[in-house]
Amino acid sequence: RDERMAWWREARFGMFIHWGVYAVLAGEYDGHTIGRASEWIMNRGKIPVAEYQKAARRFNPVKYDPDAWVRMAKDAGMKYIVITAKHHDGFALFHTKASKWNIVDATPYGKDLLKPLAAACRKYGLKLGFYYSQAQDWNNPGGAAARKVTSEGWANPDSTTIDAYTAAHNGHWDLTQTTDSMGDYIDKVAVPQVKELLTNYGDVAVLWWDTPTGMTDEYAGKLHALLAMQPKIITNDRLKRPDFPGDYKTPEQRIPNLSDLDGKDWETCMTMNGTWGFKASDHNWKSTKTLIHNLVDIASKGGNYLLNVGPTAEGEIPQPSIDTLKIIGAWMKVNGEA
Ligand code: JFZ
Repeated sequence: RDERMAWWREARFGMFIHWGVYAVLAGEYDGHTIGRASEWIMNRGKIPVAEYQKAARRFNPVKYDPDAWVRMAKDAGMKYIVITAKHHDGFALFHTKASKWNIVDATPYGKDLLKPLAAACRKYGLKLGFYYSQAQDWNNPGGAAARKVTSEGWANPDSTTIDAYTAAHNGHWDLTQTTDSMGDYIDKVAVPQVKELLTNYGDVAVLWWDTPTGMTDEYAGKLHALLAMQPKIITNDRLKRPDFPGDYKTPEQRIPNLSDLDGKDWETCMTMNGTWGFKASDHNWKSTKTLIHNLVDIASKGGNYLLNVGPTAEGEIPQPSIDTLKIIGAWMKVNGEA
């Protein structure tokens, strides 16, 4: 395990990319700005599956330049990239045979977005990891949706803030989502898609699971077993708690105090403004000074910093993020150990 973790322990700094159909809506639905993180807009806005899927017809990232993205990360001093291969909306940024709800079959763009990113990472020597929402999936039948803890034991430790409407509807707001069981979803969608991700993109450095809503030991075991396809892969701690601790912990949007650290490896992921996915109305950017301060604080405590960008539906990283990464890069040239 120490051998597998070696590159990650030295990396210190990585780029998180939240990208998907939610970037088309950019935080707006039906004339309203929907609160909080834009990648949750389908859930928070109670957008019916059929309605949300129409937005994919406007997902056409013709300005996508993975070579430039990877250079941007590298110039900022980042050593790895983790991208949302599939977020909670179930949309795959890659070509998958397990569901039509993917970039090739559901959008005018029609090309796998992860293949050229993997190639660019190889070219510039950055590691590539995939975020995969293994449990929550609001489009593919049987996928989970966040729900509150109930007497039956449905626990969702990551998303306790889900609203009363969704909780009252057993985590769902649109009946078309429940035509399969979660077991069916795991077998028909999650397992085949993770297999594809671990087969078709060369070396995969990280599998970044998220929000284990409704996960059982059986489901988690099926997914965990697939990791053998990439012997050097490492994973975070969000597959299913507490039985699948993974290789490192993931405090979110916060930096632990020294006294809270227990010797385990950890990575803080953080947004540059107030949302992971692109949101047109969010101009609340953290200052470069704050971000550099965070990086130093995290590195000095032995952690990694996974700093997020949320590209637009056209395929552009927002200019404030580009500007900030440039300044961080200049600082790193002087102060980072390359
Ligand atoms: C999850 C996602 O729901 C969110 O959209 C984003 O992808 C983020 C990186 O991960 O949100 C979480 C997960 C965990 C916590 C909070 C939000 N947590 O542990 O406090």
